[in-house]
This record gives sequence, C-alpha cells and structure tokens, in this order.
Amino acid sequence: LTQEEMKRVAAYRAADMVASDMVVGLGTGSTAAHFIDRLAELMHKGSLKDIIGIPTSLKTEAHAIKAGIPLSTLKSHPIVDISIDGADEVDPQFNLVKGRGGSLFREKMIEGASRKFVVIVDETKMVACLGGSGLSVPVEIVPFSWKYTLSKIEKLFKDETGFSARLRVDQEKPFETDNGNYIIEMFFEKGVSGDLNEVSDRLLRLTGVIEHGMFLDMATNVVVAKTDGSVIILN
Ligand code: DER
Repeated sequence: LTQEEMKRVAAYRAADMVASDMVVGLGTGSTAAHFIDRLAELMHKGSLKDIIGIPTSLKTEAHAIKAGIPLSTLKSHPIVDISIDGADEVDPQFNLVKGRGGSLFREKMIEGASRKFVVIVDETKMVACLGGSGLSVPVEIVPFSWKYTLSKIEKLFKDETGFSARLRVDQEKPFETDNGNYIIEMFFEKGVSGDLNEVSDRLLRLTGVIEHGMFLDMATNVVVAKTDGSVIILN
C-alpha cells in the first residue's frame, strides 16, 4: 500500500470504534481527513446516529461541515467520548509528536478532554524516540517578542547535541495558528533526550510559550496500518 492508502486503512479501522450518540473529537491532518470522510459515510448510511463532532482546527471544521457532520464545542461538551487524530511520530510508550500541521493547541485541549484518544498512523510514523526522525517538534508561542522567546528556547537546549530552533515561516511571513500565534520548530538531531515530562515542564515554564507538540501519556490506542495492508491496534 502507498502511505496515503495506509492512512486511509488506519482511519477506516478507527471509525469502527465510534458508536452512535458519541461526542467525537475530529483530528487535523491528512490521516484524520480520511477518518472524517469515513465517519460522515457511516452517518449518511445510517450505521451511526446522533454523532456530534468537536473540530480540532478551522480546517477540520470546514471539512466536517462540508461532510455534513453536526458540530459543537468543548464548552457544550466538556467530556469528549472519543477523539481520533493522526500523529507525526509515535514512540513505544505512545508518546506523540503532533502539530506539524500547526493545530497542536486545540488538538491537545480536545484530546486531553477525551475519554479515549485513538491515534491513527501508517507504520512510517513509529519511532524509537521522539524528535528522532529529524522532523521538528513544534512549540506554539505568543507573537509578542518572539525573538526573545526563541532565544530562551535555544538557551534551554544549548547542551543538546545538534539542537536547533527556528520560527516557522509561511510565504515569507511567520506562520500563524488558528489562535493567531506563532510556531517555533525545534530540531533534535539525536531525538529528545532525558525525561520527556521534565523537558515539557521546562518548556511550558518559559514566558511566551503556550504549548508544545509532545503529547505525553495521552493516547489510549494506536491504530497502525502496514504496507502489506494489515492493521494492528495497540492499547
Ligand atoms: O498536525 C497534526 O497534529 C497532524 O495530526 C499530524 O500530526 C499528522 O498529520 P498527517 O496525518 O497528515 O500525517
């Protein structure tokens, strides 16, 4: 299977974990998009009734509206029955890197309010340690004095071999999240070392940092699609 076909296989398998009357957190990204399409299909077929979606980004909100999924907010539904979302990396303890699409803040809030958080990935997302795939770990920051915040983040990881960080830019302008904030992309050549919770705490204490893309101890199930078309569910 191609990567896109694996994403679809994982997404469809996760859709079978949704029951009627559920409040469903709708993830963001290409894998989550397949899930949203499948969820809508099951609803239109009548296999699923009375589903309410809580979108994790404006992009997902627009996609869900087009697909005809009724939407609501965390305010009206502070407990979400199940959230389904992709991930950029999954480590053996189910810690994730998410947010390369820039929607980590709302994803983390909604998925953190969920009884069940099912991660849907193709097998290329499985890593030995976070940040190890050479891709970035995103951090959402307040735009005010962003250069100062960037310098604080660089100082925090100055002893990490091969660490670098940069402002995420989109067509020569700073990328802006749905919340009007900026994203700093952190690169750990050898992966994030040490206790991830301690790294998380140090980052979140920095003035100007809002949230980061390491989702620690949050996923309850991981659906992994393989190139041979098989799917395994880890929990
Ligand atoms: O940005 C995000 O959090 C996405 O969910 C990302 O982690 C996975 O995106 P993909 O399904 O397009 O690979």
